[in-house]
Amino acid sequence: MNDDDTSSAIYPNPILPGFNPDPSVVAADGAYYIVTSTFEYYPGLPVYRSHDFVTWEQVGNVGTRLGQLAVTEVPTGLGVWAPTIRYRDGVFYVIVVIPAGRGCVVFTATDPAGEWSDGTVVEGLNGIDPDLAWDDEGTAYVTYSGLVMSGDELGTHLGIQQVKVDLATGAILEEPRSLWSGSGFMFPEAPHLYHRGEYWYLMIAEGGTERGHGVSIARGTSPEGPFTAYEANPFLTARSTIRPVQNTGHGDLVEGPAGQTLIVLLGVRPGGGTRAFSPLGRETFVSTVDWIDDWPVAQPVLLSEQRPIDSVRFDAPLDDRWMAVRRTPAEIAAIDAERGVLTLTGDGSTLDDAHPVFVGRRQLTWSVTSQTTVDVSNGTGGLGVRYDQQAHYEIEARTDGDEVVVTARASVPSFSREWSGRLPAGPVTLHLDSAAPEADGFGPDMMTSDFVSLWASSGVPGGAYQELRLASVDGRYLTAETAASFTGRVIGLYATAGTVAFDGYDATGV
Ligand code: 6LW
Repeated sequence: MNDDDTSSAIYPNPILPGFNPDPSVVAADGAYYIVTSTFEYYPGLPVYRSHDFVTWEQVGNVGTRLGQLAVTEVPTGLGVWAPTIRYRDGVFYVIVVIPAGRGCVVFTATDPAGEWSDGTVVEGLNGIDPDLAWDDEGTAYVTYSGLVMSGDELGTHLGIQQVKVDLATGAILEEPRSLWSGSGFMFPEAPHLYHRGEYWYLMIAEGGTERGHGVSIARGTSPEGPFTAYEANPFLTARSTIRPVQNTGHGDLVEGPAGQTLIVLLGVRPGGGTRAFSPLGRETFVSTVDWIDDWPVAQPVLLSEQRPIDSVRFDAPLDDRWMAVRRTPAEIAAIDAERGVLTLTGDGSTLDDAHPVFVGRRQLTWSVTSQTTVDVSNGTGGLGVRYDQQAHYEIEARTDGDEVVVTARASVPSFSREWSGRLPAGPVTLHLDSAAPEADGFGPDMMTSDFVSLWASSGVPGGAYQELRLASVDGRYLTAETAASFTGRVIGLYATAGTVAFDGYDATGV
């Protein structure tokens, strides 16, 4: 199939833009549900719903309470990794491994919007990317990637493993068994087991979550194997192609609205002259699969981006899309509905710290203009874009006599730089915009993904309006390829000292 084919572009792609890696999908009750990974953020494991695969709405989160995930002290890079969502007999299940948190946990809910259960730990499962499947007798199989995450064997990869589990207690009922583990590419992971027709299929990702990523499959007549590999493996990969969506892998299959099999999977959109940097991190895409001789034939993952506007007024409780770092948004954010502002009270921590006073939302589009208007008469705070605590750019304000001091800051591993200027006292609007570089032929700017502009304004256009353009920072240091974590960009509001009032938050895709 050539890359110009548009058959899978019937769905907007990415279907879940921005920081939404490791998707898993299930169809139930006439709807589709997807969950994705969230690492150190609360709430964790967003639940997205669609009836047509075109419009997706976040209906809730699995991990809304601290104890469900236990990621309050999790190191950068760990926390809530890849989940699987399944449905059986009226109950939704999400199984996930939380390295440095609770380990392997199974959550249940009758309504995927929540509330979800406290979770049952599958004791002793040492691996990642658990899948959940049942045979006809109702035996529950957990199939997982045997990447050892703790103990003396840390980092050893045992291939794809499987155990029978008692879901009521979390007890593992047997010694882990090794299953087919791919074609020999690195990091066999993200296994999913499906019963389709006369076969059980074991689908996995292999090649690593970077450019070598791909999806491979094998089949057999029992959920325990043995499995016979498909000769066209990896049957879906973008490796070494010029396709706009790269790193495609970590997929999950579902029957789509038109009866066709769909594969929901992660991918990135690298930019720059050598297509090297992906500012939005790993996002969720969809493509179509045809079955030929009972083997899957996948279409390439096509890009058909939308440009959502994310505009929030603070006259109601924060919605499910707000996230905070290793703490819940409710712990730090207060809504003053009468004034229509959100207030954050700083505690001396900054975005360099493990527990910043920061609430944010996923950056949804590559090019974005974002802004908030702040009252800093009683505190210091601002607007920042965060990949993790080592990699973030921000613009903040504080009052100094009859002026407002505005500071832009870029922090990347080992380095930090600041720019400062002044505006008249009063409310200031802080701006953080991201855009691909202006064309400069073969100049140095062409190599990067984007520039992040940090600037401020006071007054209103036409009145005593003033702009303070402080910095335009190369965005490549906040990308999937350069950051220490598996996350994506989150743009948010923060305070470092005193109480700061934020009047709205707007992020417009351009
Ligand atoms: C995820 C695994 C992966 O569990 O990254 O390398 C992990 N690939 O499938 C975190 O997203």
